[in-house]
Amino acid sequence: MRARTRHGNALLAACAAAAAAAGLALATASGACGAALVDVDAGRDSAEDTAEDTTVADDADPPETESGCGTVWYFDGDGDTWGDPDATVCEWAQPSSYVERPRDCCDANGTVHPDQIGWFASAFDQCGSPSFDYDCSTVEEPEPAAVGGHCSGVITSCDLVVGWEGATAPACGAAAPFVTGCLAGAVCLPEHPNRTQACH
Ligand SMILES: [Ca+2]
Ligand SMILES: [Ca+2]
Repeated sequence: MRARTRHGNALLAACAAAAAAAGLALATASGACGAALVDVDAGRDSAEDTAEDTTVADDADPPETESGCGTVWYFDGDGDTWGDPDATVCEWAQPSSYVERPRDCCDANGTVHPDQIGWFASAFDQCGSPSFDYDCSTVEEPEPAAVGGHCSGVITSCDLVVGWEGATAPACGAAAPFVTGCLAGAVCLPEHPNRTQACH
């Protein structure tokens, strides 16, 4: 068996993290990770080893999808097909409840994931402090809508602008008048029921 290399150390770190996530002692890690502990470079071409193992930048690479211990898989606790980036295993075959995509920012709520395109008027609070970041973009984006909504003029010639009444939209989850139309009468008046600012 060859001495462990810089490349091997990176793989061992990935396997150790995977073993820890699975509740295994490093020495008892099974499957491909276990094999990696014996010889992380088994089956690799020696020339490739030499070139890759001596590359200083190699250790800075992101987790390899195909490495000496297999594929890095991410635990998907809420079944939305996006995994927790901090809960990994390294196996050749896909384990049950594990997926390849790691960007789930709240793996306890299947509505929260990077594919989410819907807008929500209330925050979720399953993963720390309440948040409106349903699409895991790290930003709470308000649903786009015009401001300066109004209805003015006379009944025969109303000037209607649909949108939030006033110059600014309310914060995520807050309610404010939203002009939707004009009320009948001698003078044009806004129809402006309260609306809650939705976000994601
Ligand atoms: Ca998930
Ligand atoms: Ca967001």
